[in-house]
Amino acid sequence: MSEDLVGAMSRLEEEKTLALVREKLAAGVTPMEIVEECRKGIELVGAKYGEGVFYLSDLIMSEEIFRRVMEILEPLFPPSDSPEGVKIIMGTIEGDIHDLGKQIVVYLLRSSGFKVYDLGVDVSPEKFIEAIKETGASIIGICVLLTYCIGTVKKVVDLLEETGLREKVTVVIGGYPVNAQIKEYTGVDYYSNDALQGLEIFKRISREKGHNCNGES
Ligand code: B12
Repeated sequence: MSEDLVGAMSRLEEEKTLALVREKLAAGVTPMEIVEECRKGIELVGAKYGEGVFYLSDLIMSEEIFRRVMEILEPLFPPSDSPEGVKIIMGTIEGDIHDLGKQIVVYLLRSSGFKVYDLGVDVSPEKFIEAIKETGASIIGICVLLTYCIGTVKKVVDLLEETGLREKVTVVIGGYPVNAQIKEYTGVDYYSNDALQGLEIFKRISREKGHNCNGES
């Protein structure tokens, strides 16, 4: 991992960040390694915001730079032509609008042959359940970054129990704060704060549900 890209991102140096991304791609660095460096950089922005050194406007700036990085990288995650792929419902939990990480997971899943129904951000527990009923999917991926929204993730699991769907549906959570304790508290099945590891989890779930591992039914 190079300090230059992490540092440029963390200092909100837009042009330098984009130039380094292009340079690294040309040098053969993988898109996911580049994403990981930018993620580390933006995490430092978050830390400076937490310390009161950076302001909300800086968080917004970091979003803008990250989006521009993803504009360069997105074509490298081509969606696979698999309309019959294993279905996954994805969304950021109600109250939370962070979605940069979720988008990366969605790109990875789609390019691995999964059929992703992306419900967007600020998604209520009821909407997740409706989507399960409408699409017949049996896997939910939830993104959560705000700690005060973790209780709402638990509501998704509670609602699955109440509607008799819990046995059938596997729930995976992801995002910067998730850990084993949050998994236990919310009652979800899996957690990951790494997109590639998340992809492996979704593949494993698909295999357990009797589908082949590249996301096809
Ligand atoms: C960028 C950013 C924003 C942007 C979001 C833009 C967007 N469209 O996403 C904006 C400016 C809008 C924003 C707003 C706010 N933010 Co903000 N934000 C961040 C920041 C700096 C980076 C988040 C990010 O995108 N990281 C990069 C991505 C790639 O990483 P990631 O999300 O972790 O995703 C990776 C993995 O987790 C995984 N993954 C992600 N989702 C999923 C899902 C599944 C299913 C799986 C398997 C894996 C997975 O894959 C990704 C790639 O590996 C974080 C700092 C941090 N440490 O995270 C603060 C942070 C999350 N924000 C914070 C806060 C407080 C806010 C605000 C409340 C600020 C305010 N006063 O208004 C608002 C809340 C708005 C809302 N209602 O949601 C706090 C949260 C603190 C807390 N304990 O809850 C943080 C931690 C900053 C801090 N240190 O204080 N923010």
